[in-house]
Amino acid sequence: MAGLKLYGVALSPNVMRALLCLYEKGLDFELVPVDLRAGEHKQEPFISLNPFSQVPALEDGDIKVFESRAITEYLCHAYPEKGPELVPGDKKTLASMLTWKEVESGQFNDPASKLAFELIYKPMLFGTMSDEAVVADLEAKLAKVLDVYEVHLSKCKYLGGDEYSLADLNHLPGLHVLLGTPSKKLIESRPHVSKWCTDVLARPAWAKVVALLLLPASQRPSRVSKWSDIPVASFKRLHSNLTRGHSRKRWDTRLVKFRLLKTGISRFLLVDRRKEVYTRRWVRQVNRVVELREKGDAFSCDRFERDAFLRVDEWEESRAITEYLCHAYPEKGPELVPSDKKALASMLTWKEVESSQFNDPASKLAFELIYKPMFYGGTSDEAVVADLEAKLAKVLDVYEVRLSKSKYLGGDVYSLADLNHLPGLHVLLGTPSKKLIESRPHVSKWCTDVLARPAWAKVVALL
Ligand SMILES: N[C@@H](CCC(=O)N[C@@H](CS)C(=O)NCC(=O)O)C(=O)O
Repeated sequence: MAGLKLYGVALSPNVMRALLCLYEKGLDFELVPVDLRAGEHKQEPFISLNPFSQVPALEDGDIKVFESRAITEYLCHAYPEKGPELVPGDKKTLASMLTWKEVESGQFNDPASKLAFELIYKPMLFGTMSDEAVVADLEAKLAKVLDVYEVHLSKCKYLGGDEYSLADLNHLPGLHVLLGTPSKKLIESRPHVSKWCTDVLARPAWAKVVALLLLPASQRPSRVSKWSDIPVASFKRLHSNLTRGHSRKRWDTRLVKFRLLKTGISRFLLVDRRKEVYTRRWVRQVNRVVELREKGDAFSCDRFERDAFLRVDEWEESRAITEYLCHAYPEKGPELVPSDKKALASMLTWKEVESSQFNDPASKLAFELIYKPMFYGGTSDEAVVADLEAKLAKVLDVYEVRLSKSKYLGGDVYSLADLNHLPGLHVLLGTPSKKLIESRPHVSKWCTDVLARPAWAKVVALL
């Protein structure tokens, strides 16, 4: 394990996540500083490690992984014998862990990281004041998420069950940063969330991450740069006098009935800003079920429905479900989660890229171009569409390079990383934004290939 190198700066919450996992596992590693201020992350050699130009990135010998959540998951699979068992072997506990790991990235992270941006990074790095209306809106969103956590944590000590797991670990940087802002009231006012928070933040591995942050700049394994010298404690002082108290933006909710399966399974979905995500996620789940059925498996939609522990109140974390099905039924269908360490690292990275880089602009475009006119009777906002298309174009530029070198995102073989993209690609191809795909030959070829899978045709037949 001598070759473990983590690239980034400890002050970045995403780097903290990777650092924490390295410390939990007790692995030896080198922290290689990347000077963001000087733009080192946008140049070689860093962009060869992460073409999206973001820290962290990990090198494990000749294996490269980026996306902090792919890094933590990779470390757990690559070094199962080290440290606590963060990925449970038991199927039921695994399902729960995967669900809550996905809840962190799919529900918690967005409002939490945007709050951190408004309340800490915006004033600190850009010298601009937090927008109170934006803060109030984000707090309302996070409060709804934490309400579900409160109920869940009243029933079990940790998110995945009785033991600390990767699902808890991935939350720590977000919790830590939130506790340094006035939004900490959202945590402190919920007794079970608060208890859990105190417990997980007391882990020795987390103390090591914090110690790294508080080291004098001269001793920190990072180049000296002004902003990284600000100790965490001063964040609190910086923001202690911020006031809020805005009327919460009313959630536009409507109930719409989707009858998606001929088997008669119907679903009421809460239609709000996330409705398009729900729809696509549901399609993605069905896709995987159909993929399993392709092999003549007795796996039925009834059984799928019975895997009720995969549900989190109104959330059905599709990416947790697809990952769970791959781990729970490895002998069924194609090998969507590679067993080879290098191929696994690549699959995990691109699976994470789907959820953290591709999904946001793609699902927002779907909302603007399809769901907004369809459900709200509104018209697409051209400026918003142009902005989202520009964002997605940047993401797809990286895909184009990647797919010029390998047939699929994870390598030579179709994997979970490709599968999770299918609903998003399908929806995009039904909008004028399909030009973003069609103008990139390798992306376009990959898209045609993956959408031609018989399992996908079965999903489409259900719609
Ligand atoms: N989804 C990525 C996000 C990484 C990220 O946003 N990193 C930030 C630092 S916290 C970064 O490198 N920002 C520089 C930039 O985007 O230019 C992950 O989890 O690793």
